Amino acid sequence: MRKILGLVLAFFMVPLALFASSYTIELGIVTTPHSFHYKAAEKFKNIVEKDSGGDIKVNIHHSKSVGDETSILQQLQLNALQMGVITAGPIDKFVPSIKAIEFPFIFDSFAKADKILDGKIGQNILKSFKAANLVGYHFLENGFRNITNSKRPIHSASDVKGLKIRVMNSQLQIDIWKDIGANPTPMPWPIYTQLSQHVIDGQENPLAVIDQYKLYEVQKYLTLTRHVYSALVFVGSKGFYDSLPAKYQKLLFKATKEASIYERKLNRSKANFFLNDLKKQGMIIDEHPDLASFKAKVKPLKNQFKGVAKKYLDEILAQ
Ligand code: EAX
Repeated sequence: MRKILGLVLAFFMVPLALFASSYTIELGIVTTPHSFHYKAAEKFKNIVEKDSGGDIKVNIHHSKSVGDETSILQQLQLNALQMGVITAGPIDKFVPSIKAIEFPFIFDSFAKADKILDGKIGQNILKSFKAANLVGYHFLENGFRNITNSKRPIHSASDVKGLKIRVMNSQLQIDIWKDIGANPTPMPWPIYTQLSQHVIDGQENPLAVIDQYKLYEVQKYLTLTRHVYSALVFVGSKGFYDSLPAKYQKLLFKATKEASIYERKLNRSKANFFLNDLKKQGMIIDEHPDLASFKAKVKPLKNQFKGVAKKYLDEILAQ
């Protein structure tokens, strides 16, 4: 009897074993399934699971369920997580050279950003992730950042004076808003509650994020500063990457590239939609702020740059 039972079990186990994945990728993001960060992660998951014939499984952990972006990066370094879609801001603590593409007002179009991020400078920045025990697979897009606040209209830099502005966990972002005249407070995403309780007066993010997180409910004023082109990065654990066979290492680069190009297109196709929706939701929007006043305030920040970050920033500014 026991022999028959063993044979029956073996018969069913074999097919199940065929479906067991050899590798599992735990992927972390801080935003919700409505976000473009999530759409990119989902696209990546579909490509990897299909092209590996199910041999690689991807689990997406969204809405900060596995920690904020700094914590996700730390977990990636330990191979406790294997992938993340992370905003460039908080990465500068791990990969200092990325500050070069986070400098204010260096990109005035998506085309200029793509040229740098997908060109020599961007590729060299991604390669330098390895020194932090990470893998920089591909840049994708958060978008041009704009300032919102609940206190008053902002037209010129002087209007920012004294406002408590939440910034990402990045010394550069703190310095930018200090130089503009704000009182910058670094805080991990999301921040709706802190805005609703007036712990902070304002924040800065792309229109998609402002709209998707309904910040129009707690922020009256929006100014289209487009002061920083905010990249996202498909970041991986180097320990996990090194454990993969070459064919799957190639697949991760292929899948992150395709997912990044898909997400940039999706994000850009919705730009007008979000601006129109924010108008409909009643935000008071300054579409033509005095950008020269903001640029004058942040220009001296260049002198803080050293080493490779300075080299890349000089090259970008020379283009
Ligand atoms: O969408 O923390 C931030 O402000 C980042 O822009 C993040 O991607 C939220």
